[in-house]
Amino acid sequence: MTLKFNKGFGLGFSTAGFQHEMGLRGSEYESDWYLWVHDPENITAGIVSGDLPENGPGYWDLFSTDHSIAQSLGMDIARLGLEWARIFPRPTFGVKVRVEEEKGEIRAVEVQEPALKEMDSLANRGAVERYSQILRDWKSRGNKLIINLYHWPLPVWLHDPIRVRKLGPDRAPSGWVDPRSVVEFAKFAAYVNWKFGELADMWSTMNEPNVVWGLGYLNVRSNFPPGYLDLKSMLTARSHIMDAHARAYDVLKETGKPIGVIYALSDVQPLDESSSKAAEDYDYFSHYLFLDSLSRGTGREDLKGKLDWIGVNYYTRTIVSPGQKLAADLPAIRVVPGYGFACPPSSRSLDGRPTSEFGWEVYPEGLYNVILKLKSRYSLPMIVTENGIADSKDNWRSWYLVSHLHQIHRAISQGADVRGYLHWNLIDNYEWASGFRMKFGLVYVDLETKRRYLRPSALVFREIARNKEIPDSMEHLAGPPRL
Ligand code: PGI
Repeated sequence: MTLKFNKGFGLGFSTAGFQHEMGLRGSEYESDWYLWVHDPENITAGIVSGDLPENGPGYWDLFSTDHSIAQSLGMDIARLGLEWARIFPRPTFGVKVRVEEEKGEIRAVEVQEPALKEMDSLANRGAVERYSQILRDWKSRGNKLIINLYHWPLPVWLHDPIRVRKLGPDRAPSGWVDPRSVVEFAKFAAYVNWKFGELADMWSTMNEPNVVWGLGYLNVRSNFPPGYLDLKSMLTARSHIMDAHARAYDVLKETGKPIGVIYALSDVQPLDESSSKAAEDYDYFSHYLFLDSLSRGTGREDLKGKLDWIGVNYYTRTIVSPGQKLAADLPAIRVVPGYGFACPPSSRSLDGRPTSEFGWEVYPEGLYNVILKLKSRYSLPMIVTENGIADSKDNWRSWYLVSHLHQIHRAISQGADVRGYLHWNLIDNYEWASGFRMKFGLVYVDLETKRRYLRPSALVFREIARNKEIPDSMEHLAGPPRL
C-alpha cells in the first residue's frame, strides 16, 4: 500500500556549522570545540580522532551546490545552524542590556535597538554577510527554513574546555556553568533575529541541550568538552541552559514564528519487569525534566509555556535496568549493553537487529514510540529534526530511511502532529570527536576534492520526497530487513 504524507509535510535536511562549514581555506574560526579537537593532549590520549574540521565538506563556500543537490532530491525544508563563535569572535559582555536576576536564575533579558547596534560593531561582518547569503539562497528557492541558534560550539571567550578540565570551572571560562552565558545567548538570539529574522519560518534555540550537559559533565568518556566529571557543574549548566532557552524564547516571541527546541530523544525501554521504575526514571531524567520545565513550568513557574514545537532527534532506543545510584539527582540505572547506542559496530544487537558503524542498533519502532509519548505528554507540533545512520557503504541507509518514515506515517495516523522529516545528513559531515570516519550522508563527499556524489539511498529519498509518499514498491523496506 502506498503511504501518503500530506502536501505540507516537509522533507529535508539539517546542518550544524561546525560539522559542515569548514573545508576550504578562509572558512576556519575559533570555538571551544575547535580548541578541543586541536588539543595535542586530547589527540594523543585518543579523546578526539585527530581529524580536523578545517578539512571538512566546505559548506561555507559550497552551500549553493548543496542546496541545489537538496532541491534535486525533492527537499523543501532545512534546519540551518548558525555559529555563535563565528559571528561573535570577541566578547559581547560589554554591551549593556536590562537583566532581571533571582536566586541565581536569569528571569528576563531585554535587548533594545541601541544594544543591537553596539553588537553589530562587534560582530564579524564577513560572517554575517555569508550567513545572509546562505539563508537567502535556501529561501529564494521557495523552501522552508528553521534557523537553529546553537549546535554545541561556544565562543572561546565563554568557554575554554582545556583549562576547565585542568583547573575546574571556577578558574577558567566555564561556558554554560557561568550565568553570564544566559544573558549573552539572549543577546545573540536578539541579534540574529535583527539580522536574519525575516528569513526564518521557525526558530530552534538549540540542538540537544541534554547532550551538552550529559556528555560534558557526566558521561565524560564520550569525549565532549569539557569532559569534566562533576555533578554540581552538570546541574548548574543544565539550569543555565534552560534559562538560556527561555530568555531566547522571550526575545524571539515578537516574531510570531514558532520557537522550539531540538532534543535528543531515544526510546527508553525496561529490560524486564523489574526494570520499569529504572526506565521511567531515566526517561524523566534525560527527556521530560527539561521538556516539562519549559512547557508546563514544572519546578520553575517562570519557564512555563516556552515551547511552541519540539524537534525530535531520533537514532535508536535505550534499554535500562536498575543500577547504582551515583548521586541524589541521578537515576539509579544501568544502560544495558547490546541494545540501542551500546552495541558493537557493524554487527547485530542482542535482538538480532543490524547495528551501524557507530554501533547503534536500528530500531525504527522506537521513533513511533517516542512520538506518541511526546504527543500524549505535550500535544505540541513535532518535526523529526535528525534521523540517520553511519553507513559508509550505504548498505542499510535506504532501509533505515524508509522504515523510519513508515513509523512516522504510523504515528501521524494515530493523531500525532508531525510536520516534517529532516534526514541526518544530506552530505557527509564532521562527527565531533569521531572525526570523518562516520559517514551519515545521503551524499558522499570526497574530502580531497570536495566533490559530492550521490549514494543510492539519495535516490530512494528523492522518490519519496518528490511525491510525498512511500510508494507501494518500497513496502519491503518498511519492515525488518530481509537478510
Ligand atoms: O551522530 C550523528 C548526529 C550528530 O552529527 C549531530 O550533530 C547530533 O545532533 N547526532 C546523533 C545524535 N545527536 C547528534 C544522537 C544522540 C547522541 C549524541 C552524541 C549520541 C551519541 C553522541
